Amino acid sequence: MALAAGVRLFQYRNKSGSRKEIFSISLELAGMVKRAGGVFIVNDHADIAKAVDADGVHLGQDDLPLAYGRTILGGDKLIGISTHSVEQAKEAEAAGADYIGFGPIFPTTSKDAGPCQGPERLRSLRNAVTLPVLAIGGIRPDTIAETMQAGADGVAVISAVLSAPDPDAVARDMIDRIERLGSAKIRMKGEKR
Ligand code: 3NM
Repeated sequence: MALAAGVRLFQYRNKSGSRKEIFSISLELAGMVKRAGGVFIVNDHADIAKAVDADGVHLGQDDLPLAYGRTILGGDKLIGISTHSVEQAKEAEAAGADYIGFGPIFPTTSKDAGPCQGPERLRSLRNAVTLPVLAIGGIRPDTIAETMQAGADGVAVISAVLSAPDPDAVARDMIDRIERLGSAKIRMKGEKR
């Protein structure tokens, strides 16, 4: 539904499944997303990202260090890093990340992600790094404009889309709101459009 709505960047995040399950779902999603011209990223598991030929892996502060992810995946794949401060963002940039996640911008119940950063910290971070910044945490139709205006290159969303009765309509609405702001859409290496 999200692909049909126009979403083109997907991360598969499964914190409780077995690695076998994460592998087989990632394999299916990688094919589906890539056939549609999108970008598919596996959360946490660089080896699974490699095995399913995903476009990249997303790593948290407590995951495998970026350099080891690079050894597994090679230079052509994306490595994204979750960050919660300017220092972490600069460190990720210096270590060769392709993009960073920054959050939580607003309150979220999807993860115990620490104190809210708010749009102001996002703005400071935006000015401190040149990498693409994807804002995360409490991003919904009514918070997307101030997030993009604070300098995000894109947004990562869980509950606003996944718990909506009509996920495709919400996803379309959020894409429309970004487009109405006239923001340049983020392009990740590997994205075909
Ligand atoms: N990471 P929702 S916040 C997975 O701040 C995740 O790094 C965060 O979910 C971070 O869109 C978060 O439902 C949860 O608020 C985002």
